[in-house]
Amino acid sequence: LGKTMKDHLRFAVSYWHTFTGDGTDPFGAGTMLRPWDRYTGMDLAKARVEASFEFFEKLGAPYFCFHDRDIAPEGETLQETNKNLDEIVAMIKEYMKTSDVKLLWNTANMFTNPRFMFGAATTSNADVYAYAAAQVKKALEHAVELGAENYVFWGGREGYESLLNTDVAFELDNLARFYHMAVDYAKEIGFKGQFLIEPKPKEPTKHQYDFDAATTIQFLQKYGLQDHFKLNLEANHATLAGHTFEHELRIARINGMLGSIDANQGDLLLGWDTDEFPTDLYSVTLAMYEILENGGLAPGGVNFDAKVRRTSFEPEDLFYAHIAGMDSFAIGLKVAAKLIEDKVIDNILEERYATFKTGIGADIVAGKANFKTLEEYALKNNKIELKSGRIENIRNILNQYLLSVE
Ligand code: GLO
Ligand code: NI
Ligand code: NI
Ligand code: NI
Repeated sequence: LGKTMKDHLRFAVSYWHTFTGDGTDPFGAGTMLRPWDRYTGMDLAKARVEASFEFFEKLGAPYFCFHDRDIAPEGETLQETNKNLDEIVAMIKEYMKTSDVKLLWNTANMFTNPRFMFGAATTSNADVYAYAAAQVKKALEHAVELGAENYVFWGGREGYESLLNTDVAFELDNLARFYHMAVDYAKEIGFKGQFLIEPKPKEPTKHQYDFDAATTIQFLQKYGLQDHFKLNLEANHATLAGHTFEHELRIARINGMLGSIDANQGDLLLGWDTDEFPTDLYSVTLAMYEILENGGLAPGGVNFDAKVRRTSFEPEDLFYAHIAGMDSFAIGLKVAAKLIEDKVIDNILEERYATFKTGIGADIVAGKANFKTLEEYALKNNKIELKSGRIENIRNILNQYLLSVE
């Protein structure tokens, strides 16, 4: 594999779930009262920065990620909001000087404020579009300032509720124009990080434009953006789209678009983004298999886009949860590496596609076949032999590997 465990497990702490989350759900108020919650406004923002760096260091996390609105409160005007933000970014920059923690990515929150009720880059209102552009411009400047290794676009409310009042073609064109402007501005200010789009099929809108990996790749290719973006894939978003996490990783990987992951897991019985810490070893192992086959994720990483349950309200639960996620990924990495080393999947594939290695199969792969030669062959060949897929056996092999990991 040629890389150490640390190179593959570039863990990041998400600022929003860890330092601004309080366990609020649609049916109840927050359950978590953190030490920093005795402050308000800019004092709260500063107390959070201080606490966050203590947390990163105690946990030994190499990276963190944040939205602009996680770290600093909005003001009355855009000027005031930006002033708050600049001040906190300067403070974070100071802390980063004496700490080993680095910024995996930052992003702009263009979904919480009511002005974004109809979307940001796909809004029906040009004033909102301009506001969103100003917000991303600022965020890109901060990405440069803090040495972010990536920059993420998650289309918070980029989607629609009804086709009856939505010009989908126009909104997608506008979204592409927005991304092109971001690419141009990043170039202008010398941002060297990787741009990432995070697909999600629904929630908060009924239908999100960046539905899944395949849809997002098609969009990027249609608008000539494919060389400037990769994907940030989230496990829970994959399952919301009716896919497994490893399916999304595979689709991105074979298209050269696998950039980074938001590590979490959903709940099979709940139809929304529950953002649980990832502890399903089966899923994590198959995810790490895709990541290893991708040659790793760098400059991307493994961001815990996950929150402790509202019943786990003690501050130390934040540590237990992150450690559980890290341990799961470490196990997944070890098992996936062993599967690759032992050529388990390679051997299965080799056997499964054997008929394409010789004769007519080899002709097909070499591009030497056509419908006439294939028909000729099929007419002569009256015995088709199929081999069993042995799915249960293959799953059991994976179980044996999981059970024997040290
Ligand atoms: C929401 C997303 C969200 C993004 C983050 C980046 O479902 O997962 O948490 O990862 O906001 O914008
Ligand atoms: Ni996410
Ligand atoms: Ni999510
Ligand atoms: Ni999330």
